[in-house]
Amino acid sequence: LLGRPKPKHKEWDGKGTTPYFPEIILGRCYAFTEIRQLELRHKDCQKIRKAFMDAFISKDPCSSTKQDYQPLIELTNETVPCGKTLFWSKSSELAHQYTRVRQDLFTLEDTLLGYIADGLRWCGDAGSSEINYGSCPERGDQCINNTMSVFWDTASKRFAENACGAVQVVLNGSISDPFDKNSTFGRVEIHNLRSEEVPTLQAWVMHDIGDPSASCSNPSIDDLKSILSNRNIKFTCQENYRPLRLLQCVQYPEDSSCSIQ
Ligand code: C8R
Repeated sequence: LLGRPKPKHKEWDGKGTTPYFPEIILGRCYAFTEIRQLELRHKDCQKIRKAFMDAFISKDPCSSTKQDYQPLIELTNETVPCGKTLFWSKSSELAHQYTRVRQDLFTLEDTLLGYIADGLRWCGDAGSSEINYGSCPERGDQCINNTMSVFWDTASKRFAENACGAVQVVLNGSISDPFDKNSTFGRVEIHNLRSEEVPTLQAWVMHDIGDPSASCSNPSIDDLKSILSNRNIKFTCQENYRPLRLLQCVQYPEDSSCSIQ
């Protein structure tokens, strides 16, 4: 073993860091703060990029911690108005299509921190100060605390902690468990809502067009209901909430569920 050159980067099962990661972070930060949300113009995007890089550079990508992301979390603080927080689980596309139209509502990706990281991959290496563009670890690598999952857990926790007023969640009614205890929503977000601040959680359970099954009666929804009742948060459930259904109907205008009944 002595004398054999160490491989430059470990080979992981997942795809590597998104090309131009540092440039994308910086560009998205400026796009968000200088164009989309001018109230955040005072944010220092160079500092934000550095805090993001420092969270994972020269570190083992399987031993990422919440503390690694703390400086980034603090630099990107932002308030969402009460009653305007939208969560989602296995329904990313529909939820984000909705907030595009309903500009007063916010998913995590409609805030600076979620916006800069959405859809990207990133990791480093304990033995080098380089970004690993070759591969990054995933859960399949026996790597639960990887750079990306710890980031989303940390960001989601802060997002939920800061919510106030009634909150909404878009759930996918076309999968066997619309509420999944192991998802970020089920594992992190509902447990970090502050019951003094959040009186109600409204679930919108959405089916794919053409899927007739019923969902507010799904057993997994009972789990959600009981977690919330233990936390003193009122729960309501609505199937195929009309405004969201109408967005789905853009693709299937001829479906019977899309015409006025
Ligand atoms: N949230 C979690 N994960 C996020 C995310 C986000 O905002 N944005 C992205 N791109 N991701 P899922 P879930 C990535 O299983 O687990 C917050 C991460 O790689 O459909 O319930 C958000 O506030 C992550 O592994 O949903 C939302 O309310 C998958 O997408 C929940 O958590 C998670 O996709 C959604 O997380």
